[in-house]
Amino acid sequence: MQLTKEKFIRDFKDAVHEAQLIKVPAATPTEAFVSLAKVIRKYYTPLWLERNRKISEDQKKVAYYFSIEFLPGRMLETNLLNLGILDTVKEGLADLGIDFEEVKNAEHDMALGNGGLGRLAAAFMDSLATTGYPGFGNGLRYKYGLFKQRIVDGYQVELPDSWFGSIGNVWETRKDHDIVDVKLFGNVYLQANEEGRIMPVYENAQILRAVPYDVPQIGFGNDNINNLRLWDVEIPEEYELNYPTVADRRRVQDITATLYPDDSSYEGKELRLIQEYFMTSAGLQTIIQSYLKQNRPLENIHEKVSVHINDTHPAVAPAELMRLLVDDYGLEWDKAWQTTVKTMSYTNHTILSEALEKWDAELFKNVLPRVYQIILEIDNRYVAELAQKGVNPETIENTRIVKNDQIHMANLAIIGGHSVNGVAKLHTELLKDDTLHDFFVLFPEKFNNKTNGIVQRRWTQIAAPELSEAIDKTIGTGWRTDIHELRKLNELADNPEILADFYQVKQDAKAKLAAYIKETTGIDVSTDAIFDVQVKRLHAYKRQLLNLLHIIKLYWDLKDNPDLDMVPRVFIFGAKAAPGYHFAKSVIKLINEIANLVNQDASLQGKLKVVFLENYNVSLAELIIPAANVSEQISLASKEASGTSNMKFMMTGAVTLATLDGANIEIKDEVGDDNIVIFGMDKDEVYQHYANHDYYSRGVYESNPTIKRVVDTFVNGTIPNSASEGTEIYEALITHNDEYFLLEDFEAYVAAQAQIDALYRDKEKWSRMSLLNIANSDKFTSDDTITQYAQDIWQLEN
Ligand code: 26V
Repeated sequence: MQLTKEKFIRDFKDAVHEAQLIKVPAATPTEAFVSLAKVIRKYYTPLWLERNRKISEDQKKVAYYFSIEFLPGRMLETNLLNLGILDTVKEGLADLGIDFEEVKNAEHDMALGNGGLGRLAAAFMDSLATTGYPGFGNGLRYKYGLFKQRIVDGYQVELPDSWFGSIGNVWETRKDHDIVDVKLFGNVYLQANEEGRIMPVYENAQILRAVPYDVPQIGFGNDNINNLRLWDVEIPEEYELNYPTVADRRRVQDITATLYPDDSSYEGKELRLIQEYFMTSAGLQTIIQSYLKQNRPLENIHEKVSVHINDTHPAVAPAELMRLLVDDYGLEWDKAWQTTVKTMSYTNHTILSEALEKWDAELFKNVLPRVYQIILEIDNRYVAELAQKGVNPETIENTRIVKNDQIHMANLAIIGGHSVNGVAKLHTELLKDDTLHDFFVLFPEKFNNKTNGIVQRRWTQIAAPELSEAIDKTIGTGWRTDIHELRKLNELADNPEILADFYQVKQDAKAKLAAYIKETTGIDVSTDAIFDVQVKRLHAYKRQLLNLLHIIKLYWDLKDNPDLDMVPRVFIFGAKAAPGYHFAKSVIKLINEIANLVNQDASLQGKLKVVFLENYNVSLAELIIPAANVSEQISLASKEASGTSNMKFMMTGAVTLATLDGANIEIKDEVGDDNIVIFGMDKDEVYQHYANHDYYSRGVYESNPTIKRVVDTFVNGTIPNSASEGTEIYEALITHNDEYFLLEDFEAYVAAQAQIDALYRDKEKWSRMSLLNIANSDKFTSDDTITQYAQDIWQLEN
């Protein structure tokens, strides 16, 4: 959109005046932020209305991305950038004596997600708007996002993330006219109606009101605005007598109170099922209503609507759509089923079978009695159909939805949809060959890969403005609109001046992070050190502990030989552990205690520093990632479905130190073997161990003195204040046979780290590697990923 600085200044002054009854200079950063958001809303509202009008006028097919998590982080700067008015606004504010950074920091992260899955959903929203495809999000309006992490005495403490604060969500709009009701609990029996049709009769159902709040998703440079619809729950006035006490009301409000913070185990809690159903049912109901406005037959809804199931959380969708089509709109089962399958598609985000949701049939039936009946019907028909085709009974049993009194949600998503995709090449291969192999044999045509992506604009233009300017200087500004132009950097990677420029940009980003580290932890770190970063959720399979084992080795090496010739290293961690994940919390405690140990030991001469930054979130990632020299992507091969921070590090010039897992493999394919450091077992070697049962960690420990010394450090009193956590870790590694093969990969990891040390000494060589990483990172733009979803899975037009 067009905007002059003068007009902006007028609008902004008016907004501050109107909202706060004060003149601009008196506004606090929060007040300035709220007013600025109001001004921006005024700018985009006509565009938003126009977009909605156009989509319904053109009767375009729309994809709805159903996700229990969306993790956009802050929206202010992206909204401005995407509207094309970021510089104008910054200049206008500067003229008024307002620091844009302060205003920007007044916005609370919208953290309605745990990690990669939620961040990916938010990235897709941005990219859908940017590519112009009609793709809307559907999720929940949690009052509390992912917990705020504090570290106290080295331990993780969780605090509620009340992100609404006193100002609420400045971007959202409540849409009363799209309110729908959602039914839970009660009894359902079947009865013939006047026409002789068998219909469900609900008794004592709880009826809740689903209220949508829409958050605009602004496309980059195209004035195109899509919708992220987040549902809130309310008690319908007409039923308020059913909720006489505060406790009764709270139980309802709980449905949208908090995001489940657990991405480490599947729990099977009733409230979670209610959350999943609530957003799915509400979403599908409004979708049907808006489709019907086009006066088209419901049995063809797939022609205008796609519903995407992001992981299994909304996987009740095929059954709920069947319920709506058959019960509420009177479609024949077969016609309803045909259109349902064509409407639905599903993404799997993990091969870890313990993460695939399975609901106890009793619990499910109690909460959703009618949906339960429908799932049984789907399952019965599925089994009968396959049996008739002569499919062997074992395959049928492996793939059916209901078995052993459990409902297998992934199976429902696969059977009830036409597409199943993994999120990186290796991950999709593993789904086909292993996790979902039986399904692949039955329905090979459903399977496809969509390698994840990232919103390049957030990770370059917003998080790394100095890097962006350096790129502009080198290849012009075309890359800002067409990321593929980054490839032009490939030809310039031998130019020492350019390399020096990029080196300096990295140093500046490191200095910024160093200042933050000093301010928040008191630790002094030198920008001459290698900034070696591992930031992601804390999980055994991601192997933060392997990183720690190497740190302990370096510690002993330096204790043995204080003059050891090594490039100083700062190991930086950021990680939240699920509140109930004991082991993960022990790893956090140990990182912090080892940090205390090494940071205070003067004999190490500052060569080794360890920093744990608390409350890792999107905004902190924007500070940390551009400052990294080394990107730690060291999951056990086969376990990390894709990873997406690996792509962000690459794009901002870190060198990846990685196992051949997830998207690391595709990063390697892009940069070539010389510009990445790969180590450890590959997926086949890991699987061979599984097949042969030949791994014995105690054997490795006892036969390798270095490993023994490192592991013993956890239990011999070297690390203060962590006896019980140390024991827990020792036992995981030795007594419980080291489930994620840390000891097996240890030596290869140490060698790879030595290689990093050697490479970094040659400043020019390192800078060249760094630049080539940036140059070839365009492959991971989520604009391209979403284009593949739109074309291959959803058949959309932009
Ligand atoms: C993970 C696990 C792992 C341990 C066992 C239980 C359990 C339960 C849930 C989850 C989270 C699974 C969904 C998820 O967040 N997957 C992540 O999705 C990202 C986006 O596709 C991808 O980049 C990450 O590799 C993947 O872990």
